[in-house]
Amino acid sequence: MARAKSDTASNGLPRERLLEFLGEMLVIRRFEEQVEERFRAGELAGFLHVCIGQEAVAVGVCRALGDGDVMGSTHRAHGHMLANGTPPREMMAELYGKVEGCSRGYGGSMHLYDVKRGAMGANAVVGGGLPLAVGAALAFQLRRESRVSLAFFGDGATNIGTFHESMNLAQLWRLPVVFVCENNRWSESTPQSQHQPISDLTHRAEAFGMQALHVDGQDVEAVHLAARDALAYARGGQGPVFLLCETERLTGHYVGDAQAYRDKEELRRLRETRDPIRLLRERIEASEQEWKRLDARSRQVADEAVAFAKAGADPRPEAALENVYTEG
Ligand SMILES: Cc1ncc(C[n+]2csc(CCOP(=O)(O)OP(=O)(O)O)c2C)c(N)n1
Ligand SMILES: [Mg+2]
Repeated sequence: MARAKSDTASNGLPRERLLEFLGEMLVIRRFEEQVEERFRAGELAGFLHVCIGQEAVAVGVCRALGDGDVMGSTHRAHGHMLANGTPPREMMAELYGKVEGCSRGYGGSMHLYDVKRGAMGANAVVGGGLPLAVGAALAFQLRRESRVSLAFFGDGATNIGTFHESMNLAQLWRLPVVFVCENNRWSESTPQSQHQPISDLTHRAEAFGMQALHVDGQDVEAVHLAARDALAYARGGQGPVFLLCETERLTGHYVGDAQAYRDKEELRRLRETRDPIRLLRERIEASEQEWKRLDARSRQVADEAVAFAKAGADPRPEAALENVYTEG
């Protein structure tokens, strides 16, 4: 894809910015480690999916979004939401089912919403975020607003009908939408080789004549620069972009997944060589002092989020009937 003119010098980001990204990825990591711990302690209900290993995609992409842009997420949404600016305490309160939660305790992990910050929702339905993003992009185009909508989804979702319908219409109508595929090569316990006949998913975009960008999703700088290009292209009215990020799920599909189907040695190797936080820390040669400061801060943010959530209010039982609309 030809790089859009402004905003894309691609000379690399200043070290200060990368240090910020390191801190933001660490907050997501520590938040989710707390989620795992609190789940094991029996404090959190339902199915939870953490994005440990995929933080660079969340931060690199969400930090490229502009004011007024919107994004739709997946079942693995904590990182996207935090990187997009939802306060950790509101997120944790939601996981605890409290009124102070970002979805007022109605939703939990797979139904996180923060519409005022442009987060159109996590999605329990695989592939559910794509048509939503296309609809928002159509509205922006019809209203001639300079806004872009973005959908996150996994490799597994690209097998689903809504993916193909969304890609087709977005390209046909040249909508301002960016499709971000997080290819961790797993769909639950099924490896990519058993659920997809191709491994290079840019072919999915080519089938629709759509521009595609392909990056290492463990490199937050590469992700960010590509996301900026993709957003500028879509905002410029040239049509949608498919942004493929090759990433790693460094944990189970869901919290509590024993991963009996996964080669333990391979997982250990990936944790050592493909952890985006470790990679960035080494690349920018963060000093011991810088690391300790970021680590202490992120642990504090996660601990505070848990304390806030635990002190929150349980919803009134009658509230279950609020916001229910029926014809009758
Ligand atoms: C329409 C639909 N089909 C199946 C499921 C069950 N399911 C939940 S997560 C998941 C795997 C999705 O894989 P991928 O899109 O690659 O995302 P990842 O979990 O790897 O982040 C499946 C099949 C679902 N929630 N919705
Ligand atoms: Mg996957």
